[in-house]
Amino acid sequence: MSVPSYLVGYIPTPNPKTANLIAWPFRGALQARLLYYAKIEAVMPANLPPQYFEAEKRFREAKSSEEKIEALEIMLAIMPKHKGTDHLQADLRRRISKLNEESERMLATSRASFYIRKEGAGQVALVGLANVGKSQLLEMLTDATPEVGDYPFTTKSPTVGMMKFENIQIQVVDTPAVNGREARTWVNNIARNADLLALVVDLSNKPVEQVKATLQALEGMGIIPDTDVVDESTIGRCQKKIVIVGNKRDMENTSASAEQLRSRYGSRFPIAISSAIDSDSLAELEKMLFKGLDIIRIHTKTPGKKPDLNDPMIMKAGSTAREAAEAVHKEFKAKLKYAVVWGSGKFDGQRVSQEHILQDNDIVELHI
Ligand SMILES: Nc1nc2c(ncn2[C@@H]2O[C@H](COP(=O)(O)OP(=O)(O)OP(=O)(O)O)[C@@H](O)[C@H]2O)c(=O)[nH]1
Ligand SMILES: [Mg+2]
Repeated sequence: MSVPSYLVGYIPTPNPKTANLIAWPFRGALQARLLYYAKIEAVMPANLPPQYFEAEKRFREAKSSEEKIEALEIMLAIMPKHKGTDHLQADLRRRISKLNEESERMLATSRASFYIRKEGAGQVALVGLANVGKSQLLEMLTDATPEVGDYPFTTKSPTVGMMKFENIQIQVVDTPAVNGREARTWVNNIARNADLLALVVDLSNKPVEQVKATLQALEGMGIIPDTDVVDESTIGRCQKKIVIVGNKRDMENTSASAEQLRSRYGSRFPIAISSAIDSDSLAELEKMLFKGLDIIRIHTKTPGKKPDLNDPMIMKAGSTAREAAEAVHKEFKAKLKYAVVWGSGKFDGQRVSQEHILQDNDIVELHI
């Protein structure tokens, strides 16, 4: 029995001096392996091109399933196709399909575990290049204490915090930089699931370019702004509402770049100019995030009772009195006769139709 030349150095050949020290079960496994390759050699003429062995070497050194699949596909493509290689071809195909299944399974599990469960009135994901101040903003806006660093790629995995906005709580998720290694797994999944993306840029460092680079990175993940027109090119893409946050406005010479940002992107996206050390700017930012979520707070009440103004019902902007009734109870939709509204009516306590469009913070009395 001879070992094919390309396997020399690959299969450990027992040293006669130490062979007796090798445990018997291991020797059995080794012999079986040598026999297996001898069998392949017996049925297969040795006419595989050198590129095949290069690809095989790449396969052995591959770390990820994708790399392994790629190497196996090359091996399959360059292998001469004839009777002598039938078995090997089938074997390669089987290994490719097994690896494909395996990586699909892994992707599915990772999708599930990279998902961040929504809480509160809406979920906002902070996305952007490294070092723009995403984590610092999360720290200032919420109860969370993420790691903040003056070096890039500080954040390796997301941190979640709750931001109190008047009478509601909004969930804010800090993500690793879009230009970092963790982006594909984390940002991709979080951004897809979020209700709103806050694209954060550093005003002291070419913010217009940063917006461009971040939008490009998102597009590379199949995520595009919902302001883009829907046509054939947007099919299969995930359209997301995006607002821009020009951060670090306390730094020198940032007012000119804030203006550039406004004139370049102001008509396409809402823009907030913020600084982690300026609480007024953070209050403005909170307002923009709330507006960006496109939600309204509705306080329902039963006739003769006071509404609870601290526990509003969250509805999509543009919802009607009938939809509010339905949200309180499924059966109310059919039973609703009329509603009385304080806030968006012409006068307080106005009787409105079922189709009346409600506004943020309306008080609605349902008559069924
Ligand atoms: N002057 C100033 N510095 C800020 C501001 N916001 C953040 N920084 C600083 O900028 C640096 C980066 O902040 P991080 O919050 O870690 O940035 P990041 O976007 O989370 O960065 P990565 O996690 O690496 O993607 C830190 O040194 C912060 O202290 C700000 O509004 N003004
Ligand atoms: Mg960070």
